[in-house]
Amino acid sequence: MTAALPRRRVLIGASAAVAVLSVGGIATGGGAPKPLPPAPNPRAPGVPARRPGRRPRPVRLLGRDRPASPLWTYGDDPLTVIRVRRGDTLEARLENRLPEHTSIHWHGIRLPNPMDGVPYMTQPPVEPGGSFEYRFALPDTGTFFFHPHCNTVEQVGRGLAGVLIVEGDETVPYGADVLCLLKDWRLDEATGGFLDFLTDAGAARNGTFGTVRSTGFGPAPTVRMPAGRDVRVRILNLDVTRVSQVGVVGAEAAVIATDGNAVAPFPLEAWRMGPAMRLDVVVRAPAPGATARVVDYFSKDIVTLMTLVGDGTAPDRPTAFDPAPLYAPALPEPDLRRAEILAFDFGSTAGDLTVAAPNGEVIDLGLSLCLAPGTFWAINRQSWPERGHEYPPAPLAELALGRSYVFELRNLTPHMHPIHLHGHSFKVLDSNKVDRPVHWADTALLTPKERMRVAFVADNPGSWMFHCHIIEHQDTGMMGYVTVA
Ligand SMILES: [Cu+2]
Repeated sequence: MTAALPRRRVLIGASAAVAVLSVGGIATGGGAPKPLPPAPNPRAPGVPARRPGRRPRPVRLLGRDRPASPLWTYGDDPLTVIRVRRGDTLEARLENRLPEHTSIHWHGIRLPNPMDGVPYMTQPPVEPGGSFEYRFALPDTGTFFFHPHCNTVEQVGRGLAGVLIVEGDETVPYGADVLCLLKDWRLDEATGGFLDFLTDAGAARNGTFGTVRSTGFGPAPTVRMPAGRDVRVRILNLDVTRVSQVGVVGAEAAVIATDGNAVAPFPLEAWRMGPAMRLDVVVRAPAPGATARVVDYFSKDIVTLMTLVGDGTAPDRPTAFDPAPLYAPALPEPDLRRAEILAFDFGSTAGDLTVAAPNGEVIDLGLSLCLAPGTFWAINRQSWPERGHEYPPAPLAELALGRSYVFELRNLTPHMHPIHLHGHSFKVLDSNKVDRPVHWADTALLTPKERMRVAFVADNPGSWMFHCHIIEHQDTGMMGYVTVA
């Protein structure tokens, strides 16, 4: 490929939680997020060749003295973390050393459609031994991640997921900046090997849960924090199934970003995070030697996800906890008065596993390339019949480029569905069930029977996937796409 811009190697890779000092910025007071300053001159970080699955990487997820598990990874480290700045151009070369085809979807990034990483839809699948060059500018700051988009339940289940942080949103310096990456694993306790990633019983209900929870691909870590300082914790739910309800015990905490997008800071009581959702939180680090915990309340017993320990000496004059907002996301504001309203029903199928192709052929969804042998879910009564690009299904909607839309997302089921739209971020407006502040997101959690309104400007041309991010629901039919032209 040709690279007109200078390349720069970036440091990638970290296991467990990383704690690094964040860079300083322009101090502001509290209140609503202010507009972003212009991006610095673009540069092109060249990401060293990713070599997923060159051989499974043994990682001791079960414990130090227990058998290792054979992970598929994006590099030599179990977890790849890429840190770049807004305005940078990301270059990443995917070399597929897996026994099956793959691709990389850059979740939440507003990038050109051919870079979106959906096999058959936006690019050919990268076959074993093949490669693909991703190259795109990063228009937004925030906490993002990347993952495959076919046989996802197994590929992510085996470890293929990485973190992409786009810096430049901070208006004040934080005492630390740590990742709190949540992911479960389906492991055989005796051998460390993987259990079935998808079960019919799970796929038809809330998904098949992992047997081992992890934070940063390891046991819940204890992280030392500068005592009494405000620190940034980036929480990512990268599990394929589990919905967590996160909170902080033992310290003051406020939400400053949802799915990477700044929000006017509000106190974190408990925030429900479906798979793929991210939450940036500012925590006032505990006094020297004292501890605070990031926890999941959505469990029989409260689960500790990360422990923060105050380190060093506390500031002489502690200030009241009043986190400054991040810079506001540079997203187009939807025109709600003129927006077209479209309804999407998220429901289950009546067991019909066949669809008619345009040429009259009847396709068995169970034989499709990216679906499990069974289809349980649908959007607007349509299941995804992916069977190569010869038979694309009809889009769920055809959107006009530049027009504002309100999507009314209606959950007809008694299960939760985190709904993700590619290529755009949307504003979560309101709901008939859950009281949330208005915020920007790329993935919205529909609770049972909930109706939620989200709005956005369809400003990115292409065919964009629109699907549930409980991957077993996605893999068994709750997936479709919209076109923007
Ligand atoms: Cu779902």
